[in-house]
Order: sequence, then structure tokens, then C-alpha cells
Amino acid sequence: MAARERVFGAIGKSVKAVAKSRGSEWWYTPHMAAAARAIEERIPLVDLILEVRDARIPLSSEYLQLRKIPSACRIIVLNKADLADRSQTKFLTFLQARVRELKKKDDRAHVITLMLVGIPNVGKSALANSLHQVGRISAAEKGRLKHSVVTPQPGETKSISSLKIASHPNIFVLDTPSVLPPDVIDDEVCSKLAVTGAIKDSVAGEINLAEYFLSILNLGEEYKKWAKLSSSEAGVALTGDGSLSLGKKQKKKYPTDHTQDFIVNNVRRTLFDSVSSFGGCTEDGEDLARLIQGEFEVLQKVFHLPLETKECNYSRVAIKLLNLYRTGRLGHYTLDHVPCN
Ligand SMILES: Nc1nc2c(ncn2[C@@H]2O[C@H](COP(=O)(O)OP(=O)(O)OP(=O)(O)O)[C@@H](O)[C@H]2O)c(=O)[nH]1
Ligand SMILES: [Mg+2]
Repeated sequence: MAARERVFGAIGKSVKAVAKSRGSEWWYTPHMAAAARAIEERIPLVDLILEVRDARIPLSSEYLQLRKIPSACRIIVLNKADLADRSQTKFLTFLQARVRELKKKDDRAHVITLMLVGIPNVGKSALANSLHQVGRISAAEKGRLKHSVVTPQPGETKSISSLKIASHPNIFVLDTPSVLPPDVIDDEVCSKLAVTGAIKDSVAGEINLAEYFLSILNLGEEYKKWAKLSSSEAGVALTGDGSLSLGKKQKKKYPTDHTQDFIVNNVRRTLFDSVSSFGGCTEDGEDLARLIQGEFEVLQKVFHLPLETKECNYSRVAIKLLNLYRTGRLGHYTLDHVPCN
């Protein structure tokens, strides 16, 4: 089987298998159904809907329920594009321009309400907090800044809450609970939602998810950017215990090897060396699986894991690897194929 199909389909299948065994209420929980209804009821009352999507999966992270409401006035916001642009202030300026247009249509409007909607973990609450923090509101109001809870776990926000982001006109933003599509979607979309963190890691399993990420890395181009870190280029060697032996120049550059950056560079270097020296064909499913197995082996040393059982160490490698990927430290990956136009 071709490597890509094997990888993209595998996790989706396991997520669906769990969904089937636990029943549809597990995927689209009663809480989500209630949240979806509450959001739908608010739609006629708000001035603008900000549909937050994950920039890594701009198509797979669509909030499908909005399709039922074609007249909804909405803007699609690609979040987690920090990888590209962090400027919330620019975004606020853009929103205010949009709000001015809305005001022209209805001059009586003194209060404008925006509503953030989206699938789990796309960063709605983080965006609401950022807008509230950079918001053009008075100093007295700034002193009473509220905040929405932000965590790496999907489904953290449980109710709709309102944060003020501007005065004259008063603009409020509503943060809402996350909602998944009511029906479990196709394998590939499931896999992408799982690896980007929209579904709890325990459903697909951390090791499966890390293997999926390694497949993306091994089949992509991103790792090639780490060529300059390669052991042969940098005069670095991985010793038997997984620590690094550095050449003279490198010793001056890295006085300590206890920083997180040092570990990140070490992971990058190790992955670059593994892929670039691999003798097999990464497009072949079996060969790819062999490469990934080798990467897990060598990463145990890079993360300085104690010699425990293989399963235990693999699971710790997987958690650490996923964390590095999701915080952008192992490169930037867009998993959907987005048409140029
Ligand atoms: N790299 C990166 N991480 C982000 C960004 N925005 C949010 N996050 C992280 O993504 C995770 C989820 O953020 P939340 O704001 O809680 O997401 P949410 O959509 O409100 O999710 P739930 O309410 O829990 O379903 C947190 O760990 C945030 O720190 C971003 O722009 N870039
Ligand atoms: Mg939230």
C-alpha cells in the first residue's frame, strides 16, 4: 500500500472504531449539541461571526454547521498561523474597519457583537483574550480585564462568555464552546483533526499520532531545512548515551546543553540524519514504517529517557514529539491541499 494512504487512513479508522464502539454520543456529545443550538440561536442577534479555523488544516477545520445558515455574515479567521503572523493589533484594526461598514448600514447601532465559533482547540479563547488585551478600551476597563480559559486540551470552554474589545462603538466578542460536525467525518479529516489536537490524544493514541506526524515529516520537505544542523556538517556526534560530543567551534557557540533549544536542535539534527541517511524508499509503506521505528529508537536517547520498557519510552517519546510539533518547533506543515485560488 502507498505510504501516504496507509498513514492518512490509519488514524481516522481508529478514531472511527472508537466512535462506533462508544456510540455517536461520544463524538457529538450532548454538551456539543446544546452548545450548537445555543450558538445557532445567537446568530441572528450578532453582527458578525468569526469562524476560527486552524491554519494547518484550513479546510478540515471548517465549522460545518454554518453551512446551514447561508445568510450568516462571517469572516474566516485562520488561527495558529503564528507560524506566519502574530499581529493581533492588525487584526483588530481590520475588524474595526469591518464594523464601521456594519455601522453605516445601521447607524443606530451603538453596540456591536462578534461571535467566535469553531471546532475544538483552534484557539477561539486565546484569540478572544488577545483581542480583549489589545482592545481599545478605557484604562478603567483595562483594570478589570477578564479572561477565557486557554488550555491545550480540546473542549475546555463550556459556556458562551462575552469580552469587551473596543469602545465608541462598543464592540464585544463572544467566546463559545467548541462543536464538532454531528457525524463522524472521513478517515483523512479525522486523522488531521486528531494530529492537530482537536480530538483528545487518548482516542487515537499518542504513539499513533506521533507516527503520523513522523510520516508527514519524512514525506515532506521541511526537514531539509535542518541540513546545517546535521552531525556531519556541524562536527557533532551522537555518543552512545545520547548526549552530544561537539567540535571546538560548537563548544563556543553552545556553552550549555541544558536548554530546551538545545534539545530541539538535537531532535531536528537527529531526524534530519535519520531521513537523509535512510536507504529505503519512504514512499513504500513498509519502508516508511521501518524508518519511523528507527526514529523512535534514536529519539529515546535524544530525550535522555531512562532505560524503561520499550512501550513506556515510546509513549514518552511520542508525547514529547507531539508537543514540539504542536508548538511549531519542528517546522510548519499545512496538511490540507488548499487550491491556489
Ligand atoms: N501556536 C499557537 N498556539 C495557539 C494559538 N492560539 C491558541 N493556541 C494554543 O492552542 C491551544 C488551544 O487554545 P484555546 O484558545 O483554548 O482553544 P479553543 O478553541 O478555545 O478550544 P476549546 O474551548 O478548549 O475547545 C492552547 O494551548 C493555546 O495556547 C496560536 O495562534 N498559535
Ligand atoms: Mg475555548
